[in-house]
Amino acid sequence: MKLYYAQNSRAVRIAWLLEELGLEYEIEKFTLGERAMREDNYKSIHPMGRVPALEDGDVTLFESGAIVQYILALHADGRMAPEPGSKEFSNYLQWLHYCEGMIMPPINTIVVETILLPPERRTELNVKRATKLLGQMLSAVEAHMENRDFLAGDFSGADIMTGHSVIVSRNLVKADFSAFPNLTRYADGLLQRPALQKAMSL
Ligand SMILES: N[C@@H](CCC(=O)N[C@@H](CS)C(=O)NCC(=O)O)C(=O)O
Repeated sequence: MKLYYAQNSRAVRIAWLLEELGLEYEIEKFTLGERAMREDNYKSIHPMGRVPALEDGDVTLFESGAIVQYILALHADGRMAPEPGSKEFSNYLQWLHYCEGMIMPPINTIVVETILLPPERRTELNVKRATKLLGQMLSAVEAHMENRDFLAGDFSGADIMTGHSVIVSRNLVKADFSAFPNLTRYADGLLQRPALQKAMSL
């Protein structure tokens, strides 16, 4: 397998998963925003020139949640994903998809409005709205994490996805975690995992 990766991006999720599973992989590294990501060469792998992308033989995927599901279905021997029909399966699907569906959209807005746009094009109201929305999205994860170590039973692909977005909420966009003791404990625990530490520093 070959992973197209950049530090401080969603590609960390895939490297984290591959490291947790102990799978061998090749890696092509970019710096976020660099020109090579927009060139035709790479656009033949990821049409929008983004990361992550994964190649596995003649298969190419370019959506992080789909890549996590693909690797777990084909290369994990049943690890890190509850069986369909098991008690935690619905939680697994819920939190695997909640990340890109609900948490990342307000994070994207905050990043665009506070980092990517030049100051004269930023709109404070957009940041205010997105910050409020992000807090609401995280509240649902906080409630779910009461008396739990992980989102769906044992550590799973759901933690790779939504766990990563919880960490990004706190560490990159500085969401207010003062009312989120469960998420604070959860994020701190995930950051202790050697596989995540390695994935963040490739
Ligand atoms: N929904 C996609 C989002 C991919 C995405 O937007 N990646 C960002 C990094 S986190 C990117 O490559 N941005 C670079 C750019 O837009 O130039 C996924 O989860 O894979």
